[in-house]
Amino acid sequence: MMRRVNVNELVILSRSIGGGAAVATAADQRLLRLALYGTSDLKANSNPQWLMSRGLVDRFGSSGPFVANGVAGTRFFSASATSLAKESLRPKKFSPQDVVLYQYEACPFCNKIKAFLDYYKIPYEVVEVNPINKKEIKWSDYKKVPILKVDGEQMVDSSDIIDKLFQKIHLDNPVMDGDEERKWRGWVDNHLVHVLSPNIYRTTSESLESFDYITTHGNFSFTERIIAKYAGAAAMYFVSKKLKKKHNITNERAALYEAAETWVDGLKGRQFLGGLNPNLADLAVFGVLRPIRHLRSGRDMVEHTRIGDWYARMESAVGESARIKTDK
Ligand SMILES: N[C@@H](CCC(=O)N[C@@H](CS)C(=O)NCC(=O)O)C(=O)O
Repeated sequence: MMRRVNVNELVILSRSIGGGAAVATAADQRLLRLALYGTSDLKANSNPQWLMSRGLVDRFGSSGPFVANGVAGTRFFSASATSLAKESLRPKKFSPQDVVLYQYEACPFCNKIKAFLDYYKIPYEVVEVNPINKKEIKWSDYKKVPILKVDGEQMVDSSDIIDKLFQKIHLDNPVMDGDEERKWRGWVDNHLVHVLSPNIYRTTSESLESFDYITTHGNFSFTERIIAKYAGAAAMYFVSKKLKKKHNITNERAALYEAAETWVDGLKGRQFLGGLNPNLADLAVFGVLRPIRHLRSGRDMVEHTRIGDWYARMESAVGESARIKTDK
């Protein structure tokens, strides 16, 4: 369930941005978070956020224009121990009844979880957390998202959550990721996610494009939608410049293309990093890229790098979303 944006807060937001001041105060950051359904947390030891609405994934995610490409000529490697074989996609022993993801729609860490749950066909509900008061997760001592509740058990931290779920699914063979897979999962959390915000809010028009999707698919009245779109786009345009600096990115598109090429090089000709089937690193990269795929930055990335074939294979392998659409 998405919260309604308070128009007054957005007006304040747009004023604070209108002055052209860099986002510096805690109040500014909180307002930006509000506008964006995600955080633009610039504090040390925190992760910058980029923002995307559920609508993008709904609209393009698993039913996008891709058709899985043929892989003729691809050099096949045998699947690694953690390659997620098709037969395990509907876990028989692990069939939780009640899976709830507390998230920000745009949070890349949350999107990793969704890619995993979608791939394994584990039905889940989503609770959109209010980034300002976080009232939906008041019950928890953990103050970040994602939080996953599995039949009442709380799980936190995206990588830990995925490890735990993986072990539950593969009870018979709970071999965790090898060095290569672990390395790439770390690369996603420590590098790839930081390249995204500067790209999707790179120019005012790209920022508007991002917010057009966000506000079109969010829970806004007509007036709120207009205000949120322009205030949010302006806000994130400025925030993204700050994030760019923080992560020493000089040319954001070059950084995105480089990341995509680095990933394709890492595949070493395999269909997936996991070999014939995706592994946890494939799912992590796919999860964080999925919401941007049909934005200008994602289109550019596919056009200017070799990542498109792998992405199409992932889209086909992950399939339809397992999300249950309710107002929980
Ligand atoms: N290492 C954590 C990072 C989670 C994280 O930083 N989440 C952000 C949202 S994407 C968050 O909740 N930040 C704190 C806040 O919004 O107050 C994970 O992988 O789950």
